[in-house]
Amino acid sequence: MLIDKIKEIKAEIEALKAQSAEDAEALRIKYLSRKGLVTSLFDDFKAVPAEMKKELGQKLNELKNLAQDKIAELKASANSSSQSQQNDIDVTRQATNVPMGSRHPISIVKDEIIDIFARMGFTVAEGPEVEDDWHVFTALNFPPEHPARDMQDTFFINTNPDILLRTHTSSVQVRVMEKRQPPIRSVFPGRVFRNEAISARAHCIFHQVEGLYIAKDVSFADLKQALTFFAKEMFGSNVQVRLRPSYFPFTEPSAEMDVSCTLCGGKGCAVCKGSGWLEILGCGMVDPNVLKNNNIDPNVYSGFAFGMGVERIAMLRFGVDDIRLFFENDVRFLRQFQSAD
Ligand code: 2NL
Repeated sequence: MLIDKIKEIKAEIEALKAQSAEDAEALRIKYLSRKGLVTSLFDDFKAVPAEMKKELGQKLNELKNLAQDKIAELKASANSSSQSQQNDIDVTRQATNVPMGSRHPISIVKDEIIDIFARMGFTVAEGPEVEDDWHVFTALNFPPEHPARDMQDTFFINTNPDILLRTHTSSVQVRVMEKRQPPIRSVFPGRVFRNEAISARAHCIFHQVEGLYIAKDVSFADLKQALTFFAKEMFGSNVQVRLRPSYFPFTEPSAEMDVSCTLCGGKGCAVCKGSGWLEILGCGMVDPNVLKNNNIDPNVYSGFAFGMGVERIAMLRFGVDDIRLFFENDVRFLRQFQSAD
């Protein structure tokens, strides 16, 4: 009898249990799918005599609703119990310390140099490390027999005398000048390469920041003003500066800038070798030949240029006495540096 089947299945459904959402789904298929136990009772219902249809129809619908509610409830509680397993993670527990990295002292000082010149309106440009003879030497007024062109001093690629690793970032300045006319006011940071024996004071790879300002009526006074501002921003407003005459193929006149010794204040010590002064950069007025080589009219424009080694500035700033430390990347060394920002 249909009424007995309904009672029997109702009891079964009331007692159902499910461990997981998958179990609950299997029960839904067993009872409520197209061929499920509850669904198939509706086929039996068709044979019920008319006078019993009302009562049995009601009971059958109640059974179907009961099955749907029960199985939905089993699914919900299976899902929430798997969530509660995730909740067993103790979110209040102290996290393990992830050691923070620190910025490399060369990056810190390089960015400080760029920042000081940015405040005077200088932009930043970069260029290739593998260069040709024109951009590194010829355009910059190096005579054909200049020693820097020698295999002893410069790294050449595949013995091709035209392809080499740049020995200064002035090559980037040449690339900027060949693309645009003045005014040009930029700094040029980057790695440079020289075939030198490695020692406490020299390395075959180091970092440079060069600078170039070309416009109408740029004078040596402008050079002195800009580089004095730089030196005082980098080493403190108390430092004294001086310019000494020097020589570079690409500038005329040329000079080197010294600051009063940052260690002894100018009295004389081991770092400044008793002189009271430390050299920080080379500079000069751009040689008219360099302007001409780059299609800039020296009768209309003039400019100053400068170049400094980032390692040298960093050694003076941080009191590091061996340039090799910057390249060894021993974390005990690197951890000691903190940038200002
Ligand atoms: C130094 C000296 C210097 C320059 C670099 C330069 C670049 C152009 C034209 C003229 Cl495109 N000059 N650069 C000028 C003077 C000195 O560097 O001791 N560097 C570490």
